[in-house]
Amino acid sequence: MKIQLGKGKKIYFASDFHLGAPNASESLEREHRIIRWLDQVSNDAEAIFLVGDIFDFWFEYKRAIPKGFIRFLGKISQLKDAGIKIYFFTGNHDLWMFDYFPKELGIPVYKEPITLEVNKAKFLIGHGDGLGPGDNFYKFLKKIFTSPIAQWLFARLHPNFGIWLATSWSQSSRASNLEKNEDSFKGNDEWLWAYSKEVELNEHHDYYIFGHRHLPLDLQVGDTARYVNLGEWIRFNTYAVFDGDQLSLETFEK
Ligand SMILES: [Mn+2]
Repeated sequence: MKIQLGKGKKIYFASDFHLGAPNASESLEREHRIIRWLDQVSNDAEAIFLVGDIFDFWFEYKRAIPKGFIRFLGKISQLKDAGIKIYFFTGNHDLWMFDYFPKELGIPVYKEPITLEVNKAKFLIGHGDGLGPGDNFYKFLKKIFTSPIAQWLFARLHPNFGIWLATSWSQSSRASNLEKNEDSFKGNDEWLWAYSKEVELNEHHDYYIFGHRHLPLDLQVGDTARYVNLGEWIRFNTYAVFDGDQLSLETFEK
């Protein structure tokens, strides 16, 4: 993908809103905050990349979508209709996004990392789940979750039951991740950093942008590249912005 940035225009990146979690009232407060952020960035945004786990759970049935998030859906439709480019990525919590966003909102949904060229800068952008070494159990689960047969079978469950089942699963997996103390910087064990370094050996990118880690990070990859993790919006409210020259990791309503 190529974007030519006009003067004064910017590109924004955010991920891991986890809308729906941990409960309706906290999610609603976060949804309002995200909308304030979208309103603010819409002043100079050429494009907005929403890089996965935007919903804590999402499953599209052929003729139905989950209840909720209506303000958020309305806001991104409004910005899209006003001419701002919006790109969605699936994460490990919302990988069951199919044709609703492209058809209803005109917003493309990417399931794999993409390469983006902006003016002279080259980006690799993705949610980050299932990349790099290790995490074999998740990689195995992802094969099942993305299998068309498994998806077809899941869609046969009544939504009241299916959505309850999936939301309980999603909450327990988030709780167990918190227990594993994923909160602190793990140095050379930061596997998305390792993944970026490995890719960089074969193909240069100026910026590696990922979510998934839930920890805002801005790390050097070799001498001329950076790995930026977008953090999340439950505690950090972090996002990245590129002005055509500089990339920075910022905090909204610090
Ligand atoms: Mn996440």
